[in-house]
Amino acid sequence: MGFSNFRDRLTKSRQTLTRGISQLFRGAELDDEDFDDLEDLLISADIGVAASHRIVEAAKKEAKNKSISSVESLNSIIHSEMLGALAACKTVAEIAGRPYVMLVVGVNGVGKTTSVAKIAKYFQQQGKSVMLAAADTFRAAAIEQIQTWGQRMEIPVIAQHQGADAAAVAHDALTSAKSRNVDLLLIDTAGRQHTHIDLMQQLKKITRVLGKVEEKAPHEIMQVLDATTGQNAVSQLKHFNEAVGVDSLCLTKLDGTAKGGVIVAIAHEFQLPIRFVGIGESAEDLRPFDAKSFVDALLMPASK
Ligand SMILES: Nc1nc2c(ncn2[C@@H]2O[C@H](COP(=O)(O)OP(=O)(O)OP(=O)(O)O)[C@@H](O)[C@H]2O)c(=O)[nH]1
Ligand SMILES: [Mg+2]
Repeated sequence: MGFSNFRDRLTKSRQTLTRGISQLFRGAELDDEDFDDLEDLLISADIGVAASHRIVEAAKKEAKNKSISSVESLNSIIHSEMLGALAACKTVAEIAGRPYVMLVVGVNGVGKTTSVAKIAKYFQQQGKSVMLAAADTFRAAAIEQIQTWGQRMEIPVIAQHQGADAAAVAHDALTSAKSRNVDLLLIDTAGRQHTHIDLMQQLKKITRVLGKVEEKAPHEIMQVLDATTGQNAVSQLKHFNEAVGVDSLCLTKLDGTAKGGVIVAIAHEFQLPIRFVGIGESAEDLRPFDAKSFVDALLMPASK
């Protein structure tokens, strides 16, 4: 799937923005009221209050120098401000330190297990050896779900039984990954709300136990966020980051939502690397995050 397809999946988010932007041009050029409308539009597209304000301030400043009289010129200001916000979070650590351990966390149903499978496939296609750990021992059928993905992709899955200690599964998996010398161990975990103290403690225990097997493990704690939840995703990140420290992000379900702008809000507020975005339910529907492709897909009309 090329860029045009990525762009297609972001249609709803783009339509919200581009329709709103073109409607601002009632008069010949933008006035203060139009700028207020622009700010409302950006906020309603989940770009966040702070980032929206910043974009509008930049547009106002530009308008002082020379009037903004076309959709294209306004678009290019928004485009460059969004890229600026996203630039802060573009660095992504390499998968180095065999086995590199990624612990995948997040609230219920955001797409953790599916993303683990997609990410496994992505690195497998890069020629890396991958192993999965079924450390969601909490939800019924969670182990079968990841085992099914593993079988389909011919990737080993280390699992115990439902109700087993998740930290013990993680421990087993890392020991096994070390002995088999795999490049990447991806650990799937149970969905949890930050208010669930026991489950948050369990995450800390998993990281402690991993650290005993391998000093630097987990090398990366990746939080999966569901883009369709908009500003709720921002608060999920805040809570998990406070509780366990989040190193990177995977934003899922960008297909079919008008809330894709939330990525800009998250970048503006947290400056964390966004490693991947999910744009569908199948194993191929994952892209390494690329700020420019994303902003292009969010703002550019079809002819560009
Ligand atoms: N459209 C779309 N659906 C997705 C995407 N990622 C995941 N899903 C769907 O979201 C649902 C939940 O996905 P899971 O991977 O089971 O989510 P989870 O976070 O592991 O859920 P729990 O383990 O119950 O907390 C499934 O129906 C997935 O197919 C995506 O990028 N786009
Ligand atoms: Mg799951």
